[in-house]
Amino acid sequence: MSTISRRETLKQGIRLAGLLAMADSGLPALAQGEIEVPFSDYPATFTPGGTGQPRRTFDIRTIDGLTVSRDKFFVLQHNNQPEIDSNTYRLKLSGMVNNPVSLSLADLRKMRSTELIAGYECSGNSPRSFQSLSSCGRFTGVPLRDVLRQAVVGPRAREVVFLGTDRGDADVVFRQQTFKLNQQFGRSITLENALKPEPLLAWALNGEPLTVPQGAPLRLIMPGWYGVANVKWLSEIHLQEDRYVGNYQARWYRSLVGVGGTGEDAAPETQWMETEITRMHLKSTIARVRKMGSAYQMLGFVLNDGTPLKSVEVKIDDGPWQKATLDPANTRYSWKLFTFHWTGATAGEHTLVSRATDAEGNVQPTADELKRKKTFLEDNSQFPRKIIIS
Ligand SMILES: Nc1nc2c(c(=O)[nH]1)N[C@H]1C(S)=C(S)[C@@H](COP(=O)(O)O)O[C@H]1N2
Ligand SMILES: [Mo]
Repeated sequence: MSTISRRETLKQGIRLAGLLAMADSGLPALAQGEIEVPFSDYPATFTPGGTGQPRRTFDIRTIDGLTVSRDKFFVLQHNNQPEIDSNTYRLKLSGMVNNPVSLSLADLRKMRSTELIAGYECSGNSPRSFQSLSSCGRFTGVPLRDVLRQAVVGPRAREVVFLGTDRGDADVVFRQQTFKLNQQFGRSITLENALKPEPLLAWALNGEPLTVPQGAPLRLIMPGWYGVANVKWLSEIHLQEDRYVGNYQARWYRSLVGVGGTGEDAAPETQWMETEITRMHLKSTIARVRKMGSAYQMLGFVLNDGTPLKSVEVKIDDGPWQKATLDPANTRYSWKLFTFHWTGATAGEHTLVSRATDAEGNVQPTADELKRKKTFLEDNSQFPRKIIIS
């Protein structure tokens, strides 16, 4: 059964027994006879949130369909959330373009628009935050490449830089010098990636205009990439020949991993790979467990770069890996929902974990297998969860 029809079932459940709605915990209403099974490793008072700039986490136990509603979708950024007047808004195309256009929202809306379901996570999302920096939504906008065509990209351009309206103070270090600068948020992709059919300049989420925190009036959506690529409050697209090495491209967002040798950091054979944060690494996680009669139903999701999946499996305690069922409503760039039906559970504490494998043979690593990564971004490790059955 798809989660969409499942949601309908849930709605009927609410109508029949409104009291079952768990308003206090914020968890979605349960179908009649369904019981939420709490994770015993999940603090009862966990209020996902964070310090610093306003952010909103998404409690993945509350997934109720393929898309997360606009008012629940996670929100994160480094600086302010600028309010932009959509009537005077202009998207500037600059640099190596033969037709340096400046487009209003009306100009963009006149072009051929398209819709795309994209799931993404912040590259800092991990078990520490119970994977709450992830969501999936249906975005509406124009293909980036159509806008680039209008601007007529010059023959030498190779890099496409996206600048947000938001600004922040940053220490920019050059050798022994530290410059205190106020900078725009910026990210880049290669022209080759920009000309693919998927990247979208989006103004709507689930059919409604983006809210200010979501990057209104216009943002980039890079399907299959980590959240940081999805530049919000987009003000300018700049084409250049050289690599862009801005703070959020080359320094704040990167992975440092030791490869080869004996596994020791200091071994002379160890190679240090320092890479940019681009496409999402294959991850699955169990989001919640519900009891129905004597059976337990797990629901989880997979995020990746859009490579087709070979399998999602679930392991209970030291048992074998068993195939989970992927939801037929999943799309290439959505998060991929899966369920696992567990019968014959015994009393006591149990450890549940999921693992995804894609068609190219990538297998989701264990936390142990990621040990040689020094930096915490791109933590796609398997996430063991605990429940107690009484
Ligand atoms: N302009 C701008 N865009 C930005 C950011 C930012 O700080 N400024 N943060 C990025 C990061 S780190 C993430 S994870 C995503 C979060 O997108 P969301 O708020 O829609 O969930 O926005 C990205 N886009
Ligand atoms: Mo992020």
